[in-house]
Amino acid sequence: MELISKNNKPHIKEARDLAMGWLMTGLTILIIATLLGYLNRLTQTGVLFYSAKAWYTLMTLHGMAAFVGWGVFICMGLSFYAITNILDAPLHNIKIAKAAYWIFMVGVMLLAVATLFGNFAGSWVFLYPLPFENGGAWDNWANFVWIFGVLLAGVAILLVNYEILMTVRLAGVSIIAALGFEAFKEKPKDGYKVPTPLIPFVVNAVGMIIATIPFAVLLVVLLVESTGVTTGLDALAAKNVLWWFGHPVVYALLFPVAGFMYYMLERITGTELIGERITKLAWALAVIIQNVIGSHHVYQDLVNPLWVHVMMQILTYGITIPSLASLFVFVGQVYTKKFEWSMPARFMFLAALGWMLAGMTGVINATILFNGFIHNTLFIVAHFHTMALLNISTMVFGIAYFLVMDYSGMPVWNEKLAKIGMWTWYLGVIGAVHAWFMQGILGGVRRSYVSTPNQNLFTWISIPFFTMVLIGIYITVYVYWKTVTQSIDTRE
Ligand code: HEM
Ligand SMILES: [Cu+2]
Repeated sequence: MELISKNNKPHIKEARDLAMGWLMTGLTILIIATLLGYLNRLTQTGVLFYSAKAWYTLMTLHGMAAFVGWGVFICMGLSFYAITNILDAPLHNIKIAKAAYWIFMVGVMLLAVATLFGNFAGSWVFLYPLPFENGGAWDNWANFVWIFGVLLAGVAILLVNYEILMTVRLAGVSIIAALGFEAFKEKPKDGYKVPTPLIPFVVNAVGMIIATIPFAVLLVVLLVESTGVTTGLDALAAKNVLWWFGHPVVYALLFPVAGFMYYMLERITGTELIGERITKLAWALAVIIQNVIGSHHVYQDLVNPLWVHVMMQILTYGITIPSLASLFVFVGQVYTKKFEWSMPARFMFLAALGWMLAGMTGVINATILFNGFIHNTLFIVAHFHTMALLNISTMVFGIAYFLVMDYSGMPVWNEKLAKIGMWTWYLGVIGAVHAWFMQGILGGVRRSYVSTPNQNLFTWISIPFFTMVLIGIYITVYVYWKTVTQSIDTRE
C-alpha cells in the first residue's frame, strides 16, 4: 500500500495545488460557520441573550456558509484532485476552475454582507415570499445582495461541473458511459471500462447542470422583484422550483463523497473495486431519479396531487440504491482485499457508518406517514447534520489527509494527535445529533431561538458534545497544517 502518491506529473501537481487552495479556503469557512452554529445552539439554552432577529440572521448565515461555503465548495475543489488522479489526465481548462473559485468567493462575501450588514434572515432556503414579506425586519437591498450572492454561487457550480464534464471528455471517456450506462452491456465493445470512482462525479455534474439552470431563472425573477419592478410570483410554483434544485444540491456534496470513498478504497487496497457492474447500474438509476424527487419536500402542501406524493415516496426509496450499493462495495472491499489502517482509512470507515445512520433517517423523512410527525421538527435538523457531519465532513477529512500527504510528500505529522482529533470530532457529532433526534421525536420545533418547552435539558446536553465537535475540527486542521508546513521546512 502506497499512502503518498508517486504520481508527480505536471497535470497532477497542477490539480493538486488548485485543490489545496480550495481546501484551505473551505476549512476557514468551516471554522467560522461552525462557530455561528455553536452560538445559535448556545442561545437556545437561554444562557446567551440577543434578539430573536439576530438569531435568525446568524442561523441563515450559518446554514448557507456551512452548506454552500464549506460543503459544496470543498467537494467541488476536492473533485478536481480526485478526477485528475482517477483519469491520470489534465483538467480541461484550469482557468475555468480558477474563475469559478473567485465567482464563488464573491458570492459568499455578498451572502455575508446581506446578513451581517443587511440583517437578511430569510433562512438558507428563503422561501418565497418570505424575503419580501418580512414585517420590516430588513430592507429590499439586502434581498438583492443575498439573491445575487446565491446566483453567483450557482454560476460557479455550473462552471465547475462543466469543467468536470469537459475534463472527462478530454480524457477520451464517453459521458454516457461514465453515467453508468456502460454497464447495460456485459462487456464494452472496445474493451475500455470507465473507472468506477469516476462515475459519481459525472452523475453529479450532469444532475447539477440540469437542476441549477431553472433555479438560476427563479433567482433572476426574484432579483427583478427585489428592485420593485415586478411583484406577485406564484408562491407554490416558486417553492417547487426551489426544491427541484434544493434536493439535488445535496448531491453536490454526497455524490463526490461517494466518489472519494471509491477512490480511497482503491488507493488503500491497491486494487480495483469489487461489484463494478452492479455499482454502475445503481448510478445509472440515480441519473434518472436524482432530478425529480425534490417534491418530497412538499408532502405537507396538499395542493399537489396525491399521485405525485406517492411517486415521490417510491422514487426516494429508489435513490437509496446507489448508497446501498456503495456501502456493500465498501464492506466487500474492506473484507476481501488487503485493507490497512491509516488516517484516510479510519475517517472513511467512520464516515460509512455515519452514512448508514443518515440514510436510514432519510427513509423515515421520505415516508409520508412519518413525515407528518417530523416535518419542521428538530428531527430534520438531526438528519441533515448527520449527513453533513457524520458522513460528508468525515469523508472529506479523510480525503483531505490524502491531499495533504501528496502535497507535502510527507506522512501525517502526528498520527496520535490526528486520531485524538478524529475521535473527539466523531463522538461529539454522535452525541450532538442524538440530542436533536430526541428533541425532534418529542416534537421540538426547528428554527426557534428558544428551546421548545420542557426540552431545555436536551439542548444543554448537546453543548459539551458540540464543544467536542469544534475541538475535533481545530485539532484536525492543526495536523493538516503541521503536515504541510513540516515539508516546507525540510525543503528549505
Ligand atoms: C459545530 C457544528 C455545527 C453546529 C453547532 C450547528 C448548529 C446548528 C443550529 C443550532 C442550527 C439551527 C437549528 C434549528 O434550531 O432549527 C443549524 C441549522 C443548519 N445547519 Fe448547522 N451546525 C453545525 C454544522 C453544520 C454543517 C457542517 C452544515 C452543512 C454542511 C450545517 C448546515 C446547516 C443548515 C443548512 C441549517 C439550516 C439553516 C436554516 O434553516 O436556514 N451545519 N445548525
Ligand atoms: Cu430532498
